[in-house]
Amino acid sequence: MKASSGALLAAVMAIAAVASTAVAKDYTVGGSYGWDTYIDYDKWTAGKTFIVGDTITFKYEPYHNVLEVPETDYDSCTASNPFSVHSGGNTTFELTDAGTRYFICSIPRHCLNGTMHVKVTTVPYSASAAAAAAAADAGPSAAPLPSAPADEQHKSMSPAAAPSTASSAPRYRQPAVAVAGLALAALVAMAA
Ligand SMILES: [Cu+2]
Repeated sequence: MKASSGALLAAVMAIAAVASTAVAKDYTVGGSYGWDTYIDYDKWTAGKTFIVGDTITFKYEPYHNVLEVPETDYDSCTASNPFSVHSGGNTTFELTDAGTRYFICSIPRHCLNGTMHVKVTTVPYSASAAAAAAAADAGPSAAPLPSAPADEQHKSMSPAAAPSTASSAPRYRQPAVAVAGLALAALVAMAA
């Protein structure tokens, strides 16, 4: 029993070391450009793999803001019925579930003419998703190129809804911890 418990400990430590490479990541939206007008956020998200447990952080001048909105409002740059409204220059969202989330700036014309809209699609944790995320990190950084200013003919978007201080969900899942826990449970079952 003495020898096998030593082997068990070694195995658990090895698994923990592997699992630690899958720790959730934080992405700064827009990279070094941050959250601003005339940044192409489709180029920023291209090639990235956002995994449940990751976070995205918007960094912006205080005259901008961040609204999480429904898909249809994202498409039309409508700011009148957001899920949540954030300001202050530094806003982090936890990607707690798989699916696509939509974010805009509500300052008139910043979304519609100024490209301040981004959608982020999150996938469940898996080994292949983790590998894709790691590969994207290792590859050449795809800096979002500023896009050409849109013409000024577009109608301005509706004004922002009354500011609220809704915060994002408090849960923060760490997939690696879950993986290590499962592996440990399996090993304990085998050793018993
Ligand atoms: Cu703005």
